Amino acid sequence: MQFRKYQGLGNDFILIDARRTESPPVHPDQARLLCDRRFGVGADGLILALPPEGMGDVRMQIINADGTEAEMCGNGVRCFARFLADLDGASASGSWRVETPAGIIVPQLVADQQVSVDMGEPFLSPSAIPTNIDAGGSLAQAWLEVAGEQLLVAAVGMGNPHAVVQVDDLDLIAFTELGSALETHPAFPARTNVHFVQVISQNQLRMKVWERGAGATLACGTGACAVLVASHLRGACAREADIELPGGILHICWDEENHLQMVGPAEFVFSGNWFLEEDAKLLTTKPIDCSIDCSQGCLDPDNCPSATARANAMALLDKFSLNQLVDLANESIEQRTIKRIKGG
Ligand code: ZDP
Repeated sequence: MQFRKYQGLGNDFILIDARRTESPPVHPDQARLLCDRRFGVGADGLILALPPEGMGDVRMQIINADGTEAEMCGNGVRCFARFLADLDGASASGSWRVETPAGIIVPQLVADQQVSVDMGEPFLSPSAIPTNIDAGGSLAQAWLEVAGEQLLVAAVGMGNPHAVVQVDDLDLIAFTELGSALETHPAFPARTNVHFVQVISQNQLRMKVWERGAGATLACGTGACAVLVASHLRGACAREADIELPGGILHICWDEENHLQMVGPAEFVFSGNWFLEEDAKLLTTKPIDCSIDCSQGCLDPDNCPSATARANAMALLDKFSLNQLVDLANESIEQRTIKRIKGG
């Protein structure tokens, strides 16, 4: 199974082209193994390109490193656009309508290896996020007990759920303990991505990411959008800001149409071939018998024994006249040998 690896601000993904296959080529267990950094390729998630089911050009399926499925992935959709452009070359448009469980998302290639993405509208109602924190005002937020601490937690949906906690100093928090405890807090029935944000200025935020199903990661596109929305609604920043993540900077703008616009990089890392059990089976099965196995069409055109035999016969026919061929057929092996030795 061919795969390519991409990263956006160090948030890394294995991408597989399954647009022309009938069923997805990987099972969640295989995704878990592929994403494992010691036993597999290593990635924060695995992304499949699938045939569209609706009005889009292509469908994107995201599987977290732990084998669970996510509805959306902001850094992933930028990598997805770069992946499609690399695969389709000159025929690629540079912009795609991507079907996701969070709706149609539209990434577009722009200058300097950057990808700009219309991430759609944020979800602010508790049931859509989903969270059981009740929205008193426009933002669902409440004090929750997390790993023994009281935290003011805001909830925002970008198709996938996000919890946003504002802190004074990112370097002083018990990040892993709080992140993992909040990921599975009962206030978030589908678990949640967790973000800690430090406000630097109206147009500049710093954040740290604990991803649902992946743990600490270097960046999160949907998370950066959720952080901007929560911080703006709290009055802590403008509608547009640079968001500094451990892996680098994302530019996020919450536009007048209520859509989040995200700009950030996406880069190819390497490609490879993963041998699944099915591939291994193919390698150990008996050689193809053309006359039986290929009755519906050649099974191995790059390595076809019958094509080689045909090519040899054609070469022989080209080399001799019809009379020579008749003579050849009439001569015995003994006569031919004598002739060859005598140099005739
Ligand atoms: O929602 C989830 O389960 C996330 N782990 C999906 C991935 C989100 C991501 N970090 C992003 O950039 O939006 C990749």
